[in-house]
Amino acid sequence: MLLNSKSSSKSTKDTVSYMMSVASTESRAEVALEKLSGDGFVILPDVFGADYIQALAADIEPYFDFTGRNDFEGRSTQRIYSLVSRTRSADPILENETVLNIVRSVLGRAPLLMRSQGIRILPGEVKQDLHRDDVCIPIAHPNQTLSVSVMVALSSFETRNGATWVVPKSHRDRSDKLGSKRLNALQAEMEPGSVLVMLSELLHGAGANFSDEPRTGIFANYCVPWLRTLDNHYLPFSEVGVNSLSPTMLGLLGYDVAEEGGIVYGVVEGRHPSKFLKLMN
Ligand SMILES: O=C(O)CCC(=O)C(=O)O
Repeated sequence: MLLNSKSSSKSTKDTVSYMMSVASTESRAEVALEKLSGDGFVILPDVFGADYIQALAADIEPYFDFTGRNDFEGRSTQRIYSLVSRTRSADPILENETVLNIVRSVLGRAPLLMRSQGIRILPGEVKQDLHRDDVCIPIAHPNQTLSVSVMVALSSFETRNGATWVVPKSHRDRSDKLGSKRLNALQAEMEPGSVLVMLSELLHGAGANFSDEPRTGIFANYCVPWLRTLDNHYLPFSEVGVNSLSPTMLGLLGYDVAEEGGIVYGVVEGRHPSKFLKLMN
């Protein structure tokens, strides 16, 4: 069923069927896993309280100083890259046990935080292209989910203000023919403090904002623990040590960016590490 920005009553009804009942707290992870496996996503209502969400929104406000550079980032979308390095106030979200239990059940015991971001969709923003977050892991993995994405609503997510579009069951079918999949898309409407969890194979994308208010969320992506080098090359080097390395060595140790399939790996706060290091000096 196609749910567009004007069909809010219909989409509310539809979205509700993907929401977990609050009463099922005890078996939340179990029920969520069933929904994730079947639909590719699940909405967990009321995970975070209003006071915390308001305080967090106020705390991160000054960091929303970066506007998208291309259509994918969204030219009317503000992002806080590397949120985890900017503030400690998002930690209760990034390390929330309800969410992490679900993530661990899918990925294994020690998932890594691959990306953490604040995303604010401003009025007038257009719809983002549907995509799968595991496009940044360009190896065939038909029988294993390698990453899980999470979106926490700081404002209400509504069809008119850019609630995330999701395509139920698209995690099971990786064919590139999007026509019929688009017809099944719906928007994940939710209240502040609710959480949308998605397998990274799921087709999804930010919605257009037809309202007068921004739509704000915290996005986190977790991946399997082995998606990294065996040796940790980041910790042993102080800033001074890093600055003494040759460009070749910087590249080998992961202090350069890599571009593959239009995706840039290894950015710090959305920038090349060398720019970040220069700012630190
Ligand atoms: O903001 C959203 O609703 C989704 C954003 C997203 O999927 C992305 O930027 O990769």
